[in-house]
Amino acid sequence: MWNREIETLPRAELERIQSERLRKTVERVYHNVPFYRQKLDQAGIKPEDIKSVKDVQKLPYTTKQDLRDNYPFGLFAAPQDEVVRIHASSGTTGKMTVVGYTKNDIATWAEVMARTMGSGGVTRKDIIQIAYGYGLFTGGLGAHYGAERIGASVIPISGGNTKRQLQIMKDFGTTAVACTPSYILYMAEGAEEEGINIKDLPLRVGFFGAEPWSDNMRKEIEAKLNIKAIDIYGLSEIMGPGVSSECWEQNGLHVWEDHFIVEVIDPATGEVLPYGEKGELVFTCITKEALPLLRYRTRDISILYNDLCPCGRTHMRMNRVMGRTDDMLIIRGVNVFPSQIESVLLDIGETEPHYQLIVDRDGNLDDLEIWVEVSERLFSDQVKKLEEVEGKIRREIQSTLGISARIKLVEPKTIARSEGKAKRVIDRRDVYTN
Ligand code: DLL
Repeated sequence: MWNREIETLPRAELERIQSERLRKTVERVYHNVPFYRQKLDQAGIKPEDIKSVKDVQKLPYTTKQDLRDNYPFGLFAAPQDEVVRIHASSGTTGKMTVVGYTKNDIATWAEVMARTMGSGGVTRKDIIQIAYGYGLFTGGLGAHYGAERIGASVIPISGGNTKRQLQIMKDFGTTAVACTPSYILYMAEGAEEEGINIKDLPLRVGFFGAEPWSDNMRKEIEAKLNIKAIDIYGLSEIMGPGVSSECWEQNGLHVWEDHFIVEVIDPATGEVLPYGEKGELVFTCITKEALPLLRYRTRDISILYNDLCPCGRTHMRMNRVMGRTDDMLIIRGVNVFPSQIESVLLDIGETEPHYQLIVDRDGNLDDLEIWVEVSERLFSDQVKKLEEVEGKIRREIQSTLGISARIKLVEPKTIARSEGKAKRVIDRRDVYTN
């Protein structure tokens, strides 16, 4: 563990720290951010009403729209001369979301990322290749500072240039890697082409996140590379990577609760849900100075578990993200998440972990087509064999998810590869609604 004392704090002590920090944060935003002062006044809440961590439930929610309405710096709670870093997420629609950090925020970020990498056993002896994008995206620099804080040897290669990634991995003896799950699969494929046996390299652990992935995808990565694949989670608005991370048990992600208060709510009603129930993740930053958001609605779907983890960490675990409220596909009335389809595809075992979902509308009916790659061998096999696999996938999707889909088996490397976040869904129905 990177910080044993904090990571194993008794719950009562952790909650005492949270209460204290929450109180200070509310005071800070009330006095420094006109948007929050107005919101709290409207709700009839004064900073002195916040006494314990439970009082978080009295606070109003913050949404992505609030950040957009206050673009670029309107929600900052620190003067500009204290802001030492700015990141932004492009988003697919609308304005960028802009986030800022003070010097202390950067130190906190390095601390939570050091814990994250410590969970995967990284020490000063490791050589870590950071293949998340460096730039406005928080992935590259976030991982960089955490690894540097541990004292590992950092290779700040950023995303892309797969051939060079592989050469460096081999020549420098990289032992840990950080990138999106889709990019590591792309690298594995590249290694095959280059005649590099990636399984034989010293690489032993990877920190994968920034996009949804299933447990089956994890198994695929672990088997293909002979490494341990750790799921790491975060979002720019709250910090970037480092909000939560799996430990060696790989059974849920510990939320670094001395910095973030986590809740799960019913996305339709806003009601707070008990542990064990599935809903939308909501985070409150309790140590951030530049952008301490209150009850930020992430749109990510998960479950919180408050039972003890065998690893000894006391920080609560969240389930791996199960989808987003805004990427849920409604196919003829049935709700499905792309990650559920991914799981079925990978379970079948005869397909490659590269797929794309194409949603369209046929008259009034939603139409789902699943493109999935199969191995060269299968593709050049008899048509009958391909039809068999196609039928098997169709039946499996129907029986596990309750939807019918058309399956299109495609040749290896037909589907575009990603060096960052993969685009799994092409929803052509928007054409009709916009
Ligand atoms: O993706 C921060 C990050 C960088 C996390 C590197 C992990 C590793 P944004 O670009 O703001 O920040 O996107 C945040 O990505 O709300 C989730 O929907 C999704 N996401 C992030 N991590 C995971 C994960 C970064 N482990 C959005 N599993 C979040 C599933 C994830 N989804």
